[in-house]
Amino acid sequence: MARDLQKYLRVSSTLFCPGCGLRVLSNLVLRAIDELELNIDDMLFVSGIGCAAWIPSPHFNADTLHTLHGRAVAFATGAKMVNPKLKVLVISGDGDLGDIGGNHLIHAARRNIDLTVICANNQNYGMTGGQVACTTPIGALTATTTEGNVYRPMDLVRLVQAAGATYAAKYSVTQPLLLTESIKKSLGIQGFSFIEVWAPCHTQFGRRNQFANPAEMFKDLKNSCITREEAEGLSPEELEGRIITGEFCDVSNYTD
Ligand SMILES: Cc1ncc(C[n+]2csc(CCOP(=O)(O)OP(=O)(O)O)c2C)c(N)n1
Ligand SMILES: [Mg+2]
Repeated sequence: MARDLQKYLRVSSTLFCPGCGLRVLSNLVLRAIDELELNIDDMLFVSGIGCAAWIPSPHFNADTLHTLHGRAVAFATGAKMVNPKLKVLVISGDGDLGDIGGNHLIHAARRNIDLTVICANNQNYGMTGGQVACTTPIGALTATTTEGNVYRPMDLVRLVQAAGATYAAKYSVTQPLLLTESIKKSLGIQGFSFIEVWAPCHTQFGRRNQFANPAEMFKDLKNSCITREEAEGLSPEELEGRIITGEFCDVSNYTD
């Protein structure tokens, strides 16, 4: 964590595994808040259960709600209802927001609740031993898909977009500048904004899927991610295995 961001932390070190992508995401969230010069005391950070849910709590020196598994969005909605002046930022995992909390996510997007939701997608349930999640790619090995996952992964960005989100984007921690800009933008948007962030989990997912170390995972993710603009004009064969990133929906200035 860069020196200038220490003031936002209540701990001197993190509990994340060495090489965990959540370390980078923590840094970029604080960087975005710092660059926007937001007063962190006007913010509320809400998370559920899982490794990603630990990003704000216990790390951030701010008001945090560390809630029940899958219920972060429901708690955040309640807090926003009671105090509409709060800037409410949900940070949680793919399992927490997409699996057990999937219905809350859909309906908060449908209601266009004024929340920013950052979903750390590490393609599995990292904290509980690396079980399959709704985001696990077909064929991937996890603790519960020892012969390879047979189900299609869920595209959470398209899901919230279809439900009615104002803003939906997908980036990876290997795209720090684009991701920071997206976080900054989402914090300024009125309505439901959602960012799916790909963040490697070597300890549970990478080691089961033939990545020798976290650095290899980061390199692979960096090479796999392309922007929507770069993807334009590429053939289906060239897009094979690529993660297309960018803003997929932004109706924040939409008037009818
Ligand atoms: C009601 C309930 N069911 C199951 C669990 C066990 N559990 C804790 S975290 C978790 C999955 C978290 O996955 P994700 O949100 O992807 O977080 P990660 O650790 O991968 O960042 C599960 C199943 C729980 N705590 N509560
Ligand atoms: Mg996860």
